[in-house]
Amino acid sequence: METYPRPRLEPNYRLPEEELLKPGHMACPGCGASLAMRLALKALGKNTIVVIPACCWSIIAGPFPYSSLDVPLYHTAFETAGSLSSGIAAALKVLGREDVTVMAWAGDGGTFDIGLQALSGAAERNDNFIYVCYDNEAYMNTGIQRSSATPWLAWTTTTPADKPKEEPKKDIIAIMAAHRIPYVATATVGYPDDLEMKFRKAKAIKGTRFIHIFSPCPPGWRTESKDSIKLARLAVQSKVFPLLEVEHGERWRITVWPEKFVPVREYLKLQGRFRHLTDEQIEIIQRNVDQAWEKLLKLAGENVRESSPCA
Ligand SMILES: Cc1ncc(C[n+]2csc(CCOP(=O)(O)OP(=O)(O)O)c2C)c(N)n1
Ligand code: SF4
Repeated sequence: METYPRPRLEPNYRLPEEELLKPGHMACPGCGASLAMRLALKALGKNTIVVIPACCWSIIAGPFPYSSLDVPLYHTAFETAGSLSSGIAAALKVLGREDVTVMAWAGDGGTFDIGLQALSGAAERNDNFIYVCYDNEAYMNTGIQRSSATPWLAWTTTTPADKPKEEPKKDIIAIMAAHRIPYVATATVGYPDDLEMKFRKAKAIKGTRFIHIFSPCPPGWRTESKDSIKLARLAVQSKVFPLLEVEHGERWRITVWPEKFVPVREYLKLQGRFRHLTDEQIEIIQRNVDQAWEKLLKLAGENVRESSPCA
């Protein structure tokens, strides 16, 4: 059997001290999406313009003229994060201000579903911005409706437990990698050093960069606020959400090789949205996760893990 070296630990890792997400924001306790923004801005710094379509983050940021972000913020229509970001990037180019980072920040509904056309157009042109999808796996802001990012068999208010979601989660990473943009990555708040490293790396690249952040949502997942970080780590340890990078659609790399792997049941059992699952269904999910992981190992080839900041 093939073996892999243990991850390189960085026990002295420290987040940058600058706080660009201010206290008093309006996220629920344990919101992964708010912590993700805090970490992303720490990596990108103050010279950043944030574009937010309709989503939970439209609320979290606060009502005009207030803002919990200490950087310029555009609120935009649900489907327009990609097109507005393209426009801002073009304007900055005309002004000779390419030192400013433009970051679109959208939910999974705004990315996997309604915003995909604008995102795909921008990516095909390789427009110069970072597009972030914080993925809480449903339309949370409007009452937990299913999106194409909702996992197979999950409960939502439009896929009740006696008729849970029948379709698998859309593979957004494969879609974005197929655009052959310079940088595609996954990240999660459970591995903050890996997340921050990816934002720093993305900042240094020109063109369209896409970062998919797994973001626990206590009200939508029927979980306890205190478990959000644990869930984010279990998602990686169970192989449900591998942490990876894809450069130019070709070079796949796994960035975090967890110190321990856990059965998918450990991840599912903390969440009320999966409470109705039978043992047989959990076994099928386990098989699906294992198959996806094997496929990823083949794509990554030699680049299974060149450096891993955490375990
Ligand atoms: C064209 C349009 N359709 C519907 C809405 C209503 N709406 C606002 S936010 C939202 C859900 C957003 O879901 P997602 O992008 O997953 O972000 P989350 O709320 O989960 O943070 C919807 C349906 C809208 N603003 N515009
Ligand atoms: S509903 Fe979920 S994503 Fe929205 S603010 Fe609350 S925890 Fe965050």
